[in-house]
Amino acid sequence: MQSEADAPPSPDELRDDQVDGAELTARLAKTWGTDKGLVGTLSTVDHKIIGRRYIITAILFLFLGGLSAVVMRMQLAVPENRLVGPDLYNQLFTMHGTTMMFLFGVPIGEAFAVYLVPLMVGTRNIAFPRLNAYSYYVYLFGGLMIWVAFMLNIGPDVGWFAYVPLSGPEFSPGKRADFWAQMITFTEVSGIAVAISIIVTVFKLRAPGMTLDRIPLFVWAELVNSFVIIFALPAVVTASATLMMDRLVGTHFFNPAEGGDALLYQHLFWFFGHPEVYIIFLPATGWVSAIVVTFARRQAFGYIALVLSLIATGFLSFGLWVHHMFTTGLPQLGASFFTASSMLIAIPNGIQIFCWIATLWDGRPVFRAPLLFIIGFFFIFVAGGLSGIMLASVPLDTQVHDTFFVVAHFHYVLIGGNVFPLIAAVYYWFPKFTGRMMSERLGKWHFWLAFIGFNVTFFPMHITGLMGMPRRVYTYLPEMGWANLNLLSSAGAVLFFGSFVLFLYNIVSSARRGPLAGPNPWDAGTLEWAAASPPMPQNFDRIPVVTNREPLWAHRDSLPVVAGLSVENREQIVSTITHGRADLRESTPEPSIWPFMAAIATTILFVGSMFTPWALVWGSIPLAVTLMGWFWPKPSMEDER
Ligand code: HEM
Ligand SMILES: [Cu+2]
Repeated sequence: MQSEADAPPSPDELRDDQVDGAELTARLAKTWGTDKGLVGTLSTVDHKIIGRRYIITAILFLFLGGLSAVVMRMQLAVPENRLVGPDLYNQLFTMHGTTMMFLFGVPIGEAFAVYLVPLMVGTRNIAFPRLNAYSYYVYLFGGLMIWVAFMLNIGPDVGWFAYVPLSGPEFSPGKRADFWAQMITFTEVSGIAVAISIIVTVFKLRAPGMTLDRIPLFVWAELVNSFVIIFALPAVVTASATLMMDRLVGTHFFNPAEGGDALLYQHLFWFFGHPEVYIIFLPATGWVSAIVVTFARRQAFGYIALVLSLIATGFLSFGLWVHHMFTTGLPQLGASFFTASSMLIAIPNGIQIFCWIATLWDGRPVFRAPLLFIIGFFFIFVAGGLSGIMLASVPLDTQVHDTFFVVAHFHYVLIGGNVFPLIAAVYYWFPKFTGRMMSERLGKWHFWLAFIGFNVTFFPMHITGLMGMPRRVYTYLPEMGWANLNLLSSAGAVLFFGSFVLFLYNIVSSARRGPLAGPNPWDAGTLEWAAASPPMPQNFDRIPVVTNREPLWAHRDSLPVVAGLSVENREQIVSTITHGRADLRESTPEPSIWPFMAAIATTILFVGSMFTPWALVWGSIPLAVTLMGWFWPKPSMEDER
């Protein structure tokens, strides 16, 4: 098939219709490859290498967050325990919540997008690859900063939402709350930058023929998610930046004595904070859709309904934030509105669940490890949704606000809605990432251990919560009658954490010794399975042409492809937004050390500005230098000709 690209190929440049087979593969791999050695490693702009680092880093933060949770559960196992004192306990739940939400929850969804979206839309790299590299380093440095602070006993202790006045200058002197606030800035910058790369990749780099209704559901989920990120995160940047200004330079945004407003902080935070839970959930719906379709062996039931539900969820998620503030003394009418909107969002979520069940029902499901975790997700997430509907009613919420009932609820939705699908996604895409299969036998053991461990940990918390046990207390008296259920929760936490150790063992041992996978071990239909496992640096030797939603099911023998791209230059096809028609050819950036340098300069600026506002002035100089290096114009091939 002929390329529709309009620039006339230059005669002296080798194009992919002039070479074939192994030679084409090797030459493209050279053009798109990453240099060895430290500088090469730090300069890479390959979305797969960065995506893999992103995924591994986010999962390591999941472990750190989990570890801090296990210490909390050990402390709560028996009444009047003296394992950790109140100060350390405050830091533990803050580090746990903050790590889980900002260093695991948001990044893990974007990390999978960085790796998979370019492959799934049939292109060779993510849009703005250097920005993407920069984002990863900024995220890494922000996460390291807060954990180093915790190790040095200057970690935050104000909870994952750092309410004022507790986190303000009066009640939190010292640097603890600043570390929390500045870590937010790091993750915001990187989160938004990645979201932009993903949106542009989906809009402009799709393979020819991938019209809007042929975009894989996973890609739709990541697209909607990226928009939610772009609209939600600025609210929390505003919250954390103004908090730091109140603390550092004596502004009074949140100080009622000087005309500020403490509730303003809660509004800003939750205007981000509620969409945040969808930022954690939406990518998971993408994992679920991909896995359900593959293992049901049929196209998704209700593709259009699923896409529309995703978009509806994205919109509605911005209209619910006040349900986190029911006990702040809202006007009655306001509270009723947010009760109604909170219940409303159950509708698109319900539609998605029904579409997935219908797909499985009508398909020929194959119960391998990924599908087991998806079924676990159905049970746990729906249970969390039900307690969510309960909490949306103001009288009930007023009773159980800040009790362990709420802790139970949000772990059912977060772990059910994100961690179970994530585990499924790892089992599912591991062969693509590494070229090897994970052990199915360990996977089944892992599933039952995780499913039982999870429920034994978190189900009893509903009851302790209803019995009145508040969250964020480091211990309790034996007379309260909470001891047995807490011991049960703690035992469950050990089981649950054990399931992750088994998971890690499975990952490490399968990466070394697992059976070879081949390109498409699950017989899946989307384009990432057309690439080698693990994919070559160029992803595809020739860019596929998409005629169907599951191209690999429609063209079992050979995919139609376009030819005409350069073999010696990093050229990609840029396509039109709605029809995915090839529009032009464009070269994409080469590897560069400057994004890494810029991330270091950003880190110096951000960390410095926790101590003095002058860091913003002086810190911008090295940052400007690195940006100049980054954007320094290089004579492009076109100019040279
Ligand atoms: C090993 C698994 C986990 C265990 C045993 C666990 C346990 C706990 C416990 C006991 C608390 C309440 C502490 C207190 O209020 O006194 C808590 C809080 C929290 N957890 Fe988890 N958790 C786990 C995993 C997760 C995951 C995967 C997420 C998110 C994706 C998460 C998000 C949170 C948040 C946001 C808080 C609130 C922190 C705060 O009060 O500031 N947890 N967790
Ligand atoms: Cu909410």
